[in-house]
Amino acid sequence: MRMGRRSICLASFVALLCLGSTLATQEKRVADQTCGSGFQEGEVEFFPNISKIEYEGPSSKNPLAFKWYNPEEEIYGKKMKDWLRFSVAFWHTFRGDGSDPFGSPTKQWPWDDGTDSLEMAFTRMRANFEFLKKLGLNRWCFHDRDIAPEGRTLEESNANLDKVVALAKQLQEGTDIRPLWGTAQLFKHPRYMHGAATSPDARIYAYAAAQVKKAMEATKELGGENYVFWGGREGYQSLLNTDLERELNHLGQFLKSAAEYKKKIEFDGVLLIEPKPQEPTKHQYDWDAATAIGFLQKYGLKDDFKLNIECNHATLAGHSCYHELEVSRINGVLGNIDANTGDAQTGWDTDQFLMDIAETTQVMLSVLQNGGLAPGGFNFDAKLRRESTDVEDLFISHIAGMDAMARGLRNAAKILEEGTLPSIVKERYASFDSALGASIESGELGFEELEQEALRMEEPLPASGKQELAEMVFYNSI
Ligand code: XUL
Ligand code: CO
Repeated sequence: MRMGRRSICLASFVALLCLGSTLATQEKRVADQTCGSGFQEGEVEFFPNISKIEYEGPSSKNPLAFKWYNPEEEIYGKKMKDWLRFSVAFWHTFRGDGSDPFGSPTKQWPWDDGTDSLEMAFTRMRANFEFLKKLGLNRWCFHDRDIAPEGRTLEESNANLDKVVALAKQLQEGTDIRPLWGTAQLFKHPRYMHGAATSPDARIYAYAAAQVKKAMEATKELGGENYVFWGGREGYQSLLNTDLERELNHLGQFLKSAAEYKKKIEFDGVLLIEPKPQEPTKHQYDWDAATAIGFLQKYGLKDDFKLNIECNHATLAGHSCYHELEVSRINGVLGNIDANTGDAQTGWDTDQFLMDIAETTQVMLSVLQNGGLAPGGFNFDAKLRRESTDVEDLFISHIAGMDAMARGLRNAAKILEEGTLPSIVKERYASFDSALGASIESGELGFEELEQEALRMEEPLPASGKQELAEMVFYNSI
C-alpha cells in the first residue's frame, strides 16, 4: 500500500506508539503487535501479523484458517462463494469500540485514534479493504455516517461523504470489491430522536429524505448491489402521544419517494426493508417479515422492495430466523440476510456471530430453496464481544461465522439431496394430491360440495405428524 498524506499521520501515530514509554498496557500491547512486525516507513499494513486466510479443511486446528468454507468448491450446483456472498459490516468491524451503556470503549485498534475526523475515516476505509482482501471477501456494507463524519451542516456532511466515497472508489479499482449494500444512519443524531420518516416534524422528514437521497447516490457511485432501510427509530414509545395512522402513511410516502428516486438516478440495486420488532423504540413499525409484507402491499410497494432478514431481529420478534426466511421466500421477497444471532438468555439485540450449526443449516435450507440470494448476500451484522480486544479476534469471528454458514450450506445440500426430510413433508400433504385435495386446491369445490363429501366419508382419522422423526433426520444430518 503506498502512502499518502493521511498515511504519514498514521505512520507517526504508530511511531508514537512504538516510542512511547508511558503507554497504557493496552496501547503497549497494540504497539508491540504493530511494531514487531516489520512496519516500514512509506508503507502501512494494518494487519501485519495476519496473512491471507486459506481453506485447510475440517481437521485443521488453525484459528486463522477456514475449516468448512472452501470458496471455489461446488455444492448443490453452485460454488460456495456464490451461495454465500459474504459481506463485512463496516459499522461493527471498524466503528465498534466495545462501549456499552455501562462502560467506555475497550478496543483500541493500532490504526484508530477513536476520533471522528476525516483523516481517521480514510484510515479506517483503507483498513477495511485490507481486511476484506485477507479474508478473501469482496463485499462490505456501510451507513453513510459510519464511513464519513457528520459535518456541522448537511452540505458539510455530504462533502465528507463524497471524499470518503472517492477514496473507497479508488481502493476498489482493479478489484471486484463492491458494497453489498449501503444505507443512511437515521437514528444516532438527536434530530432523529422521534424518528426520521415518522418524525412528527416535517422538517426532519425532509432532512431524512435528503440524507437517504445522498446515501443512495453514494451506494450507486460505488457499484452497490442493494440499498437497505432499517427503521432505526421508525416506531413509537407511547401511543398516547402518537398519531399511528399518520406516521405509517408518512413512512409509506417516504419509501415511495425512495423507489421513485432510485428509478430516476437509474440505480439498479434492490431496495430492502429490514424488519425488527423493538429497540431502540418500544414498537418498531417493521415488526417482522409478515408485518413488512402487509405494509408493502398496503402502500403499493411490493414490486419495489424486498426484505433483509436479520436473525437476531427474528428471535426478538418471537420467531426463528428460519421462520422469517420462509415467510419472505414464499412471498417472493427474500433479498438478503444479516447473519448474526442473539443470546438465548438475553432479550435484546446482542449481534453475535452466528455459530449454531442447527440454525445455519435451517437458514441454508431456505436459501437453497430460494435459489440463492443474489444480488443479496450474507452481511455479518455482528460484533465482537466487549471483552474481545485482540486484532486477530476480528478475523477469528468472521472466519467462525463464515465456516458456520458454510457448514450449514453443506448440511442443507445433503438434506435436500438425500431427500428423507422433504419426503416426510410431502407425505404429510399427500391427500392434497388426491382427487379431493386437488379439487380443493384448485378452488373447484365450495362449502356445499365439501359438505356432500364429508357426509359420504367415514370419520377421517388423521395420520401422525412425525415431528420427532423429522427432528431425528435433521439432527442426524448436521
Ligand atoms: C440494527 C441493524 C442495523 C441495520 C442497518 O439492529 O441491524 O445495523 O442492519 O442499519
Ligand atoms: Co442489520
